[in-house]
Amino acid sequence: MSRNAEVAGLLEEYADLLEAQDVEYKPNTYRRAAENVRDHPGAVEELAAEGEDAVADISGVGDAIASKIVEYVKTGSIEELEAEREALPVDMAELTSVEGVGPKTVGRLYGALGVRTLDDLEDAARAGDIREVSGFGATTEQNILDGIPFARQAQERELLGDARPAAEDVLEFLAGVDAVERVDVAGSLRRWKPTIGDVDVLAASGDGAAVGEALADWERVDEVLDQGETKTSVRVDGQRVDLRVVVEAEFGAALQYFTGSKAHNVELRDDAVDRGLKVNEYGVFDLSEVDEEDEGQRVGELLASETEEEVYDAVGLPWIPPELREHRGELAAAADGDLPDLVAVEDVRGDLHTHTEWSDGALSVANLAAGAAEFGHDYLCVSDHATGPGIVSETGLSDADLREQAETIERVREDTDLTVFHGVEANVDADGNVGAVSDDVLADLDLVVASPHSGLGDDGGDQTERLIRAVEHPHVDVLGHPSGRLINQRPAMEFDPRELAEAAAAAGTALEVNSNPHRLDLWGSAVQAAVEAGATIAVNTDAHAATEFENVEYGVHTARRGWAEAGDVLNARDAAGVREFLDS
Ligand code: DGT
Ligand code: CA
Ligand code: CA
Ligand code: ZN
Repeated sequence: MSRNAEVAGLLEEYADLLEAQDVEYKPNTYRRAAENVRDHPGAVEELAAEGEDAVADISGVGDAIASKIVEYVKTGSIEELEAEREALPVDMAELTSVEGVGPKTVGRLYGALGVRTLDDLEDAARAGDIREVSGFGATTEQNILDGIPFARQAQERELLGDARPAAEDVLEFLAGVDAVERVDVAGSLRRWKPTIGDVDVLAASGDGAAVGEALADWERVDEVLDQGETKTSVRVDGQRVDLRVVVEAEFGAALQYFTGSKAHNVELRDDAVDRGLKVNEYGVFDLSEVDEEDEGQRVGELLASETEEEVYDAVGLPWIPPELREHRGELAAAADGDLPDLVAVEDVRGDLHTHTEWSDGALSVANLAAGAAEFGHDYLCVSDHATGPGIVSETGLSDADLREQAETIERVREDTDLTVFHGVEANVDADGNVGAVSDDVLADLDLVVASPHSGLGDDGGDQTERLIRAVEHPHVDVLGHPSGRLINQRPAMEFDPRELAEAAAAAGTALEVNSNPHRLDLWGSAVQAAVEAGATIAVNTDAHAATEFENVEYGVHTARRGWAEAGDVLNARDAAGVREFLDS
């Protein structure tokens, strides 16, 4: 793993701080650079070690930005960023997490009212001070107030997509520590929950103190919150990491316990109690020969503790994949031998929702296709945005553009073994209409993704009907990111997943699991409802660059949280199978 995301985050913070002070152009230059650094396939710290010129080879990164990146990798800070942080001492990330509050608003409210934190913002809004600031009014003030609870909640949890790379780095580091015998992630991260409260890591070692000390001393650790023989907590890349150290003989029991979810564990333990067994983080114990007075955690006959398989086996169950451990019927299914054979990342054969430079993507059709082939896909659907609300007008395609794009795609097909489907991503409006492509163009396309991008408002009430209209549209093949949610930024629209799934199954329209870590839409329980209703799932990345194909793992694990098998997933079929679905 590289430090690209960490460096990109700093460039974005710098851009926000400049924008808040009304600096023009430069913020966008930094944001573009940040995006390219994040998507760059090589490790930015390795380029930085080679020097500024190597860093400046990343597209969009000029000399000034390259020198800041080298400065950061060498010294751990950027002088100019520190100066801006001093000039505007606000918690930018926290404040801009309120919907409708951007860096400019933050700059103005700091200047006028000294607002630095979410608490300050809430106090100022409640006191009616914000409406008095020039350029603000009572409506804006109310909107800010309305957005604060969601933002506060969002502050407490990190995106899986941010926590996972940090956790993988921690694992890699610990695996290299001498005293460590085994190491794995546990908690919500192992269950692939879309948001993470803290990263739980479990290590097996005979020398817990040495492992805790090694982690606390690691150069990537920003803060040590707690350090000890069995438990050490640190902060890495802004993520709180809880490390627990156990002896190797109890690793499986501890892994089972700390993977959770709590609700899964409670039911597992209750079922075991009925059979005279005790399950805890140290093992599974048979209590039948134990006296009432005997107390302690390790009483009775030890039946299992070394591996998770043995722990589940000791309570009479097959091993349950972590994604299923959410107390949604998995223990009953396991007991009945009905666990699903979950779809795997390797099952996915192609991507059915992607963007090129024809709309807001980074690459030409030919280059995106080359990237898909290199990634190992058999097929790709190019589905650039059609014009419509929620889409920047210059980037959306008209009917004429789509006809022209068809010719380009025809030429690309001549030079590649990859099957290239020509699609479009059309907007689903507030009434469920699919715009703004004419019916005959839609009919000529191989695949139509319809997705809500506008009118997602919290005041919309139940939007099941709207989504059902879209899936029933005769030309729509995939309902893209059905709820429109942006995790921690914009709530999901309200709808009934089961009703939607039944309509989708009847109409032969696939429901997307959008793999972008900001979306993960649909999510576990909604996918589960869809699978139960017999709907087809499409696990797409919505890639805007070839580096984003790898996000598919987030989508697949989300689909697994919804009990999806390969047979439920459209793009686990081969190209002919996909075509058959599209034609029927
Ligand atoms: P998070 O961190 O909020 O995203 O969610 P988790 O699931 O990672 O929860 P966390 O970090 O509080 O605890 C990790 C696991 O440890 C949790 O999934 C189950 C286990 N655990 C924690 N507290 C308890 C408890 O009181 N009872 C039981 N049975 N398990 C617990
Ligand atoms: Ca956790
Ligand atoms: Ca924890
Ligand atoms: Zn898209």
